[in-house]
Order: sequence, then structure tokens, then C-alpha cells
Amino acid sequence: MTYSFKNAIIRKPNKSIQNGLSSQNLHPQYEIVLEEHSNYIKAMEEAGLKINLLNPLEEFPDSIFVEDPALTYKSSVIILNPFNPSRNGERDIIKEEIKHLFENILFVEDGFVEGGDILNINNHFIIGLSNRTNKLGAENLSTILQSLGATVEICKTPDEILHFKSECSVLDDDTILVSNKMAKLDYLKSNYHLIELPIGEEGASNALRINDKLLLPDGFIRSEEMLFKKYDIIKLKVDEMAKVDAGLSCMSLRW
Ligand code: CIR
Repeated sequence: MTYSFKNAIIRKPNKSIQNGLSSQNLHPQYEIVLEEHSNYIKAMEEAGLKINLLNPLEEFPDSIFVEDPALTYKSSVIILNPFNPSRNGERDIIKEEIKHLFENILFVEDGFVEGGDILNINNHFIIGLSNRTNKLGAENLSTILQSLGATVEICKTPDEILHFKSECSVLDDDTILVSNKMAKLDYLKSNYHLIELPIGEEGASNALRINDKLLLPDGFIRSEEMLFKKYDIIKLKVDEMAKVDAGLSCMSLRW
């Protein structure tokens, strides 16, 4: 099942997160980030995950977003290639930190691809081309994933959305939670059951289904009303992380 996980990799927050990449030029406060992050870890544990906690990396402001430099699939890890020069060095460090957790390690060497642009639904990967993920990176990753037995579709992340998964997430093996913009993508519309959130509540579409829990960003009342009957929700504040365009999925690797 797409959302059945036992383990997670999470990195402790770094003080330099205040200088993280931010489309709105905002600077999160370290103390508040720490609080949001510690609640995130608690929720992951409540969802049944064993947490592998990595040390903070002060020299890489965006390094708590461990989803971007690596991708896990079954017992393999694929080291990706983040686009931004301030993030690209994260790959060499995380590789050393996590390789012992996997049977197999593979690398995307050419082209750029970030984990935020990769959605895995039922062993099928949708890779969104974006300002961070280019065709060469997506194709090289696609070759690796196919060699591991997965299927792949390369799509386009809509303009103005940082990463493909910034505004969509897996709810079930055939169901994806989407923002209004993501709901317009032909590939998603024709292949999946979509639950579309109201305009103005885009932030809630970066949710995380883990085992029998749904981690949902706090503060999106209409989204919560749409989901609470079917899903066991844990609400998490991510307002401070949102200042650097981050949400729930990017703070962990799950497998
Ligand atoms: C960045 O711009 O790279 C970070 N400030 C945010 C990364 C968020 N990652 C993700 O959604 N997968």
C-alpha cells in the first residue's frame, strides 16, 4: 500500500533556517520552527513510525527538508540532484548519513530533480517538471525507477507551484488530495479519484497519509470538514515552515 510505512528519516532543525529559500522573502524564527518540528516528530511516532533522526546542518539553510535530496523506494534509496546551488551539497551529506539504512543506493547524476516533485502512488511515480526538476533529471530518475520495477509518468508541475507535491498528496491507493490548480491536470483527472480542496485552502493539500493517520496542516477548517469522516486526522501547525515554502511532506523521508 502506498501509505503503509514503518520508518522515517527526519533532520533536526538548524538555526540558519531563517535564511532558507523563500518565495516571499520571509524569515522563519528558529524557536517556532523547533516547536512545529517537535510536534511533527510526535505525530509521526503516533502514526507508528520509527524515526531516524539526523543532525542539523547549519551550512545548508534548507536542509531539514530531507525529502528533496533523496527518494526512498522499497529497500532502495536514490540520491537526487537539487537544483539550487545552496541546496545541491545536501546530497553528498545525506548519502553518507542514510546509506546504511538501505540495501541499495542509486544516483541521479545528470539533470536536476527534487523529491518534492515526485509523487509515489501505488508503485507508480508521477514526476512533475518544475523550476527545480528538468527533463533530463526526470528522465534519468525514470530510468532508475523502472529498473527497480516501478512505472513512471512525467507531467508538469503547474506554474507558480514550487513542487508537484506542494499542492497534492496521496490519500489512498487511487485517491489524491488536490488543490484547485492541481485538479485541472489532465493526467490526474483521468487516472485518479481526486478530492479537491476549496480555493484559499491550498495549504491543506500538502498532507501526509501514514498508516491509519492523516497528518493535515492546521488552520484549514473547510478541508478538515471534508476529510474528518473518512480519515483519522492529526492536525499540525506549519505556519512557520510555510514562510520558506515548506509543508509536511518535505520534512521526512518515509519507507
Ligand atoms: C526550498 O525552496 O527548497 C525550501 N525553502 C522549501 C523546500 C520544500 N520542499 C518540498 O516541498 N519538498
